[in-house]
Amino acid sequence: MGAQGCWGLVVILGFLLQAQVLVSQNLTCNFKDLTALQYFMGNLTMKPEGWTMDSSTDCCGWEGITCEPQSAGRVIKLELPKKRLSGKLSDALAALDQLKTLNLSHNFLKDSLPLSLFRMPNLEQLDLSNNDFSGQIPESINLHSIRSFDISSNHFNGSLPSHICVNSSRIRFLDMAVNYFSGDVLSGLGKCSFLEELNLGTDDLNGGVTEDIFQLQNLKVLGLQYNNLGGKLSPGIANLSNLVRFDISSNNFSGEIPDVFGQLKSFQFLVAHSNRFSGRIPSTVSNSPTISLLNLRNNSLEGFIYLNCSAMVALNSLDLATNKFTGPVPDNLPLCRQLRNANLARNNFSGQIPESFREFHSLSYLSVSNSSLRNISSALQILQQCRT
Ligand SMILES: *[C@@H]1O[C@H](CO)[C@@H](O)[C@H](O)[C@H]1NC(C)=O
Ligand SMILES: *[C@@H]1O[C@H](CO)[C@@H](O)[C@H](O)[C@H]1NC(C)=O
Ligand SMILES: *[C@@H]1O[C@H](CO)[C@@H](O)[C@H](O)[C@H]1NC(C)=O
Ligand SMILES: *[C@@H]1O[C@H](CO)[C@@H](O)[C@H](O)[C@H]1NC(C)=O
Ligand SMILES: *[C@@H]1O[C@H](CO)[C@@H](O)[C@H](O)[C@H]1NC(C)=O
Ligand SMILES: *[C@@H]1O[C@H](CO)[C@@H](O)[C@H](O)[C@H]1NC(C)=O
Ligand SMILES: *[C@@H]1O[C@H](CO)[C@@H](O)[C@H](O)[C@H]1NC(C)=O
Ligand SMILES: *[C@@H]1O[C@H](CO)[C@@H](O)[C@H](O)[C@H]1NC(C)=O
Ligand SMILES: *[C@@H]1O[C@H](CO)[C@@H](O)[C@H](O)[C@H]1NC(C)=O
Ligand SMILES: *[C@@H]1O[C@H](CO)[C@@H](O)[C@H](O)[C@H]1NC(C)=O
Ligand SMILES: *[C@@H]1O[C@H](CO)[C@@H](O)[C@H](O)[C@H]1NC(C)=O
Ligand SMILES: CC(=O)N[C@H]1CO[C@H](CO)[C@@H](O)[C@@H]1O
Repeated sequence: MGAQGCWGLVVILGFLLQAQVLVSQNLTCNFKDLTALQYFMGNLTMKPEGWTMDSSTDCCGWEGITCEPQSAGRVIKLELPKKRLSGKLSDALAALDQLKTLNLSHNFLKDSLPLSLFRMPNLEQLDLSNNDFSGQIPESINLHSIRSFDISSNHFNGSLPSHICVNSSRIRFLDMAVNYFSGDVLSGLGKCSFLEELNLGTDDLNGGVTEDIFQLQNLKVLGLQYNNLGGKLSPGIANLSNLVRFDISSNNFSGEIPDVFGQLKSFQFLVAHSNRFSGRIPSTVSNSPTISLLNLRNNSLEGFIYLNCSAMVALNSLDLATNKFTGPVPDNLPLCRQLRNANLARNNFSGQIPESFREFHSLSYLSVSNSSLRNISSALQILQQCRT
């Protein structure tokens, strides 16, 4: 009897020891984090595959979860993009206070975001893009570690949260495009001094581009397309010395295009179609060695076209269609060695397709339709020979 009891104790002790060893070898998720994830799961209409309400489970092994090996099973990543998740985002998620990455993009999540989501001290990457979230972004945003903030392609409305960098100043990537943000914008964004990419396309923004933006010395990409921004474009853009891509297409900008883009050392893509710009192509643009795409289609630009192909060594795609350009079709275009696509349609040129276009070896697309050109048979003959 006594001996039997002793054996029993040894067996139990051995079992406990073994369990202890297993625990220390494996990452077992923190209980607080497990509870938060279970609330998160409970607010979805269908649970992610492999997730369970069982409280003895190790959430560090669940699909989409990454735990920090050094910090006792704390969850640092929750990544469930493209999993057909639907339902709401639970307030409880904020209890994951070690979370660095939250990626729930490309799902069907809806309703407004919990306020607590905007107070996660360690969050570095937030990607909620391509869902059905709605409502407004709160006044107070405290994401001290955030670097990438993507809420694009949802149904958010109200005024653009241009105050976002007041307490969350380290953002590099900010994408709030394809929502219903409205208002006279951009002022406030000057605080985002680390910002490299800002996408605000396809919102309901109006007003102008305020001077605030020109403080963003690190900005490489600025996308403001498909809004209702207008007024003149300020030469303050010259301040954005690292700018690579600038897209303001389909807005209501007017006046002349400021002559600054050619001064920006890395500038490549100028997309400004479908505005009301007038005047000429700025001379630093037509002498730029870095611009590869120039799309000024559907404005009211005028005068002769002169592009300095000795300088424009990177120009690959040119769209000047639907403007009021006059004079001859520029006969030096074949000297732009990289030029593959050229659309000059719907202008008011005089004369005919230049003979030099016979030597247009790089070209793969050219349109000069409805441009008041004469001598179609000669044009056809010339263009027949322009490809080797
Ligand atoms: C949904 O989340 C809330 C916290 O925001 C929590 O109180 C509630 O229990 C969750 N629902 C379920 C069914 O888990
Ligand atoms: C989120 O996941 C999607 C799909 O895998 C990916 O394309 C995207 O880059 C991720 N977001 C971040 C911030 O890493
Ligand atoms: C910045 O943080 C303070 C203190 O938490 C808060 O009161 C304020 O609303 C925050 N401001 C913004 C613009 O988020
Ligand atoms: C935001 O959208 C909701 C629902 O469509 C609407 O009730 C609300 O008035 C909108 N708010 C603003 C500021 O546009
Ligand atoms: C341009 O940048 C300088 C700093 O390089 C800054 O002092 C100035 O305010 C900026 N101009 C505008 C219009 O933002
Ligand atoms: C475009 O701007 C002009 C003023 O420059 C204004 O009269 C017009 O209503 C604006 N168009 C739209 C569609 O807002
Ligand atoms: C041309 O631009 C105007 C605005 O200036 C816009 O209303 C119109 O839809 C654009 N047309 C095309 C074909 O893009
Ligand atoms: C064209 O560009 C070349 C090379 O940058 C330059 O030397 C020349 O002066 C330019 N010509 C004109 C007319 O601007
Ligand atoms: C085209 O240019 C001719 C002169 O070259 C001018 O008479 C005519 O009015 C212009 N047409 C348009 C639509 O601007
Ligand atoms: C050709 O241009 C004239 C005016 O320049 C315009 O009235 C006409 O609609 C244009 N046709 C096409 C097919 O674009
Ligand atoms: C058409 O072009 C050819 C070759 O450039 C030229 O010989 C001919 O005179 C032109 N015809 C007209 C009507 O301009
Ligand atoms: C859930 C889990 O990761 N279990 C592992 C715990 O550690 C042992 C030994 O290293 C593995 O065999 C288990 O797969």
